[in-house]
Amino acid sequence: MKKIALAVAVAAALAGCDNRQAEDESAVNTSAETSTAQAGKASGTAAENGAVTAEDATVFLEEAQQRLAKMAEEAAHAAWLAATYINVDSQFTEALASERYTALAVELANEAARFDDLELDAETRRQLTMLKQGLVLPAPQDPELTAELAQIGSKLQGMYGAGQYCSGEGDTEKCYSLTEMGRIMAESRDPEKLKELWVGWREVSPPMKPLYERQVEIANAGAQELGYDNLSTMWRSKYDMGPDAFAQDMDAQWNKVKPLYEALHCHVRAKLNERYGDDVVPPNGKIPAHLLGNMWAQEWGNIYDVVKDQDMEAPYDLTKLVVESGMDEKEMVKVGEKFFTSLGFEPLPETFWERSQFTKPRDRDVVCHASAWNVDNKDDLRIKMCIQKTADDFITIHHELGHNFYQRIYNDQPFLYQEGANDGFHEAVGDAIALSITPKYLKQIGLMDEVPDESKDLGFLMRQALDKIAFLPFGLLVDKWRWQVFNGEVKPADYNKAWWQLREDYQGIQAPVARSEENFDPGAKYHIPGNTPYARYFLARIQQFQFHRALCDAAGFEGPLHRCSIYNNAEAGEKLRNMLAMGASKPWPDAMEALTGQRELDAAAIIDYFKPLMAYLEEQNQGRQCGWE
Ligand code: X8Z
Ligand code: ZN
Repeated sequence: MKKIALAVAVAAALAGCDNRQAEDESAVNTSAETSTAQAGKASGTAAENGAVTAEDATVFLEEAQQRLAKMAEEAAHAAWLAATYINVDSQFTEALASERYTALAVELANEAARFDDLELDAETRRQLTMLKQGLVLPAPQDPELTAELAQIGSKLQGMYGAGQYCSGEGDTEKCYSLTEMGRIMAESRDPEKLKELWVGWREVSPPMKPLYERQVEIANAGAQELGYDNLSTMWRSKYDMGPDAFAQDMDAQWNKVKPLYEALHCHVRAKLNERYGDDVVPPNGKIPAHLLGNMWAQEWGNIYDVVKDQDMEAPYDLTKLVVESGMDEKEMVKVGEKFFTSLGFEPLPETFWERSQFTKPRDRDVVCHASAWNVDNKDDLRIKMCIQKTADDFITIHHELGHNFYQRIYNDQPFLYQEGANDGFHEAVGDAIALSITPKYLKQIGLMDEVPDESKDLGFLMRQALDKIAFLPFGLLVDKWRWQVFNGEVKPADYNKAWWQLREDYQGIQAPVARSEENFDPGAKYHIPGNTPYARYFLARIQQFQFHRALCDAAGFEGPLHRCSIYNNAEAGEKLRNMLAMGASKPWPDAMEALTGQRELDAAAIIDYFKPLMAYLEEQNQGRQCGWE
């Protein structure tokens, strides 16, 4: 999450991942697109009447950014409190701050329309567009609805954060936090236990459904007031291209990586079938969602032990290395910071260490979902995690620090440009760095004694693919579901059905028990109650491999990409820092070009990275019937 934002629509949005990013990414619309977006606006603007000038626009933007920055800081403090201390008062305070922020952002977005028909330089036009697209959840210009929207957001976030699952009664009652359940989902191989927790956690979300429905209704009305057809169009209008072109680009990238996913799915299903038998894992159907090592079956790296061949020993077990090193949670973060400073980034400020939440407090409810914050639009940077000494969290630390170092390095940009080049960029930075966590790097920093020989590479790639490739369809479908919900294609009576339709079609997985509209399974995934857009994570999976390839080139690395680490490399560091410092000041293809020389998304980077694994999977899958109906 990052700085609170321009876009902070509701308190809940404030506490999401990289929130501000979520919110005010914007597009330089072509004039055709601008007029579509503005369809429905009253005709006869002030500009036509000759009432406003380009200078008015500049003055307006200057003032608007000052007001937003101030309000964003207030809202960020309140959101931090509500995320790290869930109670009725923090939620009240957060909702109020969020309401005020949304009201201001909506007021300014509407005011920006005054300049719609004025001829302006590209810079001013870009900022006005960004201003209009800032909010994740826009409210209509109605104080009661604005307040209601903010309160719903706060409540949903609190319900998710305070969620737990309890089983047994009286003395034998045992309550699990989501963090604890996540650990068991990763480590247990007992299908009954896994199923119990899978079902149990999903008790958190049915009460969210009426709130979510209402939230969609209000935010859709807000988007329409701003001239969009609905919130789906608004969310998809933030990528320097038209909303439909964006959806098509996502599908096009997915189609390129799909053969890799299908090959992995086929192999993993065969291994799970061997392990659990036909009764638990049908040899040809969809994979039951509780067996993949993750509460949402979104990343599968935790079942590496089930998937690997006897002769495919992992080069190392990162969880074990972290535990055996004796590092505590804060020291894990220090290791992450050191990677960034080795690339020439300034060390994190002292306040980062004082104000961050590294571990789960014992005495209160908090939102444990990892996030990175920029509270004052300057250098009050923080992460909020409930760190476990695991490989997953070691990687997530790098992910979150990627947000923080990005926020820090563009803090001289005008407020509206204090964003990622697009929201996928923000998610990709830390992940790209984490691709440099290779065995050689782990030896360099003393976490590992010997670098395994190259015969172990396949094991390393398999472990990576279980996280990176398995995630792709999930990354795509979460917002496919939301887009359909926002545009009315999916009605509340079909929320859960539509969710499972996508899960089955794209991921080839299925719920381990029957689901109905009594359930609201999307709500059991943080980003739905947290209102963090999700397409960004799909983009980031593609982009991070482009970044990694470009940084390895800059470092002069020769050899297979999975063996490259840019740790300590000044050239790669400079290249990365220069791109990040642009913030959102230019359309994202410019930033992409500055780093990679390419102006487009290019799935070839991720496909190349996994080429040796793909060859292995194809061989393994020979004679197997792959796919699912
Ligand atoms: O939410 C996150 C980050 C914070 S921005 C921890 N991620 C997505 C998720 O957990 O669902 C990172 C990967 C995808
Ligand atoms: Zn993130």
